[in-house]
Amino acid sequence: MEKTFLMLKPDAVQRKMIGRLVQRFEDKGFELLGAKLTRMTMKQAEIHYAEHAGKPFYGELIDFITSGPVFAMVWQGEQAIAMSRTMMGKTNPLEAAPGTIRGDYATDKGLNVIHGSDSPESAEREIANMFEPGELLPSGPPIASRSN
Ligand code: RTP
Ligand code: MG
Repeated sequence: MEKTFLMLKPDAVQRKMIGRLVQRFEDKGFELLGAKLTRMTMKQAEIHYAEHAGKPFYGELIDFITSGPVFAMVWQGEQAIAMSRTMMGKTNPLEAAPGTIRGDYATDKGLNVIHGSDSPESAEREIANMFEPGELLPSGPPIASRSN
């Protein structure tokens, strides 16, 4: 069982896409461990995108991700990281296949609707950056089979 951090970016929240995007991950069989509508602080944005610091698009990226509320989520599932990135589609909208989230909803490399962790290490860091431990259900067996 793997955990991943998925985040609906300001363009998705502004376009009122939260419901239909959450639906895709529920339909796939992932389980939601926590979620919140929040605005990323500058500090959180810098931690979240630390790997891109210094790149030509970095300033634009930070401006965009802090420009409005995001919907931050933690999901669990078998191979949740790779599977959710497949569901998201490629970063470049020209390469994002129809049927994927970006393929269906994004035309811009920056305003691309959703973020998903790219490794277990990134997931840990990204989750800790946006959630207190008490805000999340513990990961583990399917929630339906738990006794509390
Ligand atoms: P994300 O981190 O947002 O989930 O996206 P990703 O893994 O598909 O792409 P990544 O390489 O991590 O890049 C992070 C975000 O930076 C913007 N970007 N712009 N202009 C460019 O060449 C360029 N490259 C990346 C995108 O908005 C991407 O989501
Ligand atoms: Mg990335």
